[in-house]
Amino acid sequence: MAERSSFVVVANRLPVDEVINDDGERQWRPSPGGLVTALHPVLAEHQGTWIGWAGGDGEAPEPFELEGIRIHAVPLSNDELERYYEGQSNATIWPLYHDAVETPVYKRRWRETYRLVNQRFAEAAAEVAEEGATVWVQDYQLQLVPAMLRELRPDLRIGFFLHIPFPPIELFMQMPFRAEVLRGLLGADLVGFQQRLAAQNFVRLARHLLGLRYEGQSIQVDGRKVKAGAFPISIDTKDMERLAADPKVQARAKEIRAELGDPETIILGVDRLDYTKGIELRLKAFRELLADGKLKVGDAVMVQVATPSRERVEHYQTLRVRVEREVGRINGEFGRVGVPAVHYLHQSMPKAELAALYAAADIMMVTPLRDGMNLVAKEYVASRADRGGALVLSEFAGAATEMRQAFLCNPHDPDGVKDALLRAVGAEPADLKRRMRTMLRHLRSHDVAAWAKSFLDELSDAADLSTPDQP
Ligand code: ADQ
Repeated sequence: MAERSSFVVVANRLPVDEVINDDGERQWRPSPGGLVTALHPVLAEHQGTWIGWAGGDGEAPEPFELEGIRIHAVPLSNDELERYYEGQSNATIWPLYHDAVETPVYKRRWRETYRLVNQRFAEAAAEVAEEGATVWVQDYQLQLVPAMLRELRPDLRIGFFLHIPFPPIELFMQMPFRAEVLRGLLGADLVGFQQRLAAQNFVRLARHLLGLRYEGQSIQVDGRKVKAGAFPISIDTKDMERLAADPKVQARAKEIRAELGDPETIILGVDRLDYTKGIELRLKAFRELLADGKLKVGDAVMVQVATPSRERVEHYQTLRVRVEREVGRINGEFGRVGVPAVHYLHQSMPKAELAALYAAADIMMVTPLRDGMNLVAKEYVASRADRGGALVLSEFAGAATEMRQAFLCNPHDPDGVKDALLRAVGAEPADLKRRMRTMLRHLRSHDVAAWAKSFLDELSDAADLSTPDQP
């Protein structure tokens, strides 16, 4: 039997990567990420457990400890991965929750597997959580877990955080097992969102779909209170600042500028290759500015890093074709021998190389059609030790609520995107510095550790309120 913990995180993915050593043995090394950085102190202090999938479709490893965190793997077969993860999570829920910018696909057997896998995660949490423990469930892949877990273990304090947007009622109502998903989330004591609007959508949906009463952000469910709230996620600001200021990273940034031919303006995009991120519209804006003669190849160059993502899902395969066709078109029409207009990198890279790219870029374009938060925007601001650079940011990214000093644009309006980009290109250095300084000040006080603390403090209050008759 697994050891029990007073603090448990449940997420689709474990914060570890598999490595095979020279003797052919399977080993695990930590995989750094914002969430694990933020939660590491809490997990280490409470001998906490992280429950998740270890990657791969082989046998799940036995529970083990890594850097003070107990790792508890949940197995997934290849079929389950296809239906629960690629299907229901990434071809149904992901597009639906992002304004249906691609058409969501609904399949009965995907839903059934989603339910089965969510039950497996809930059982794992019920097994490792000690009496009265706090369990924090993460994201859209696991929306049924809170209610399933409460059914198994009513003694637990359960929090849920959604990293992506929560859609308005009209869209949510499309989903075939909509009431089950909503009831799943309502199993938590606190349901956290990136945005206040998302929390409002959720509370209104509870009344619309299940006829539940609410007061402010607090919903009455079966004699319990479920609180909804906004907790905008962030980055490890200090760590990002430190990395970007590292002399090796700074030297690499200079080298990148030189390799690009020391142009006046480097325009950068860094995204998972996802149709929500607005990569195509950004390329199109750049192409039109070249065609209009407002930007000139050689003076301006664009670098687009597109991390491979969800490559077995059809929406993503067609997106890759469209993006690569557009890159080819721009370079074909406007490039010269040895001087392409767009540098396109379909690859993952070390954080230090990303930091060097951020430090080298004059303009960072973050233009999602819809995004829960967008950490790239925040990483860019933290990377500019010189307070130079400009951020062009979509109003539809959660980050836009906090980063009002960015050059904001509506990604659905191509002229608006072009205009924001040109305003950023032509801005005075003093103006840029003022904007960057204000945004950085905000990120320093609102980092990912502050995010985790505010959620967990609120969860502790919400759980006390929701069970008033407990001794
Ligand atoms: P994502 O959609 O994955 O996250 P985002 O917030 O931008 O998007 O985070 C991407 C992360 O991946 C960043 O930390 C970035 O540095 C890293 N990254 C990007 N390209 C990379 C590359 N080529 N190599 C290495 N690293 C790369 C979801 C939601 C977001 C929300 C986050 C966190 O969609 O809206 O901000 O969760 O809640």
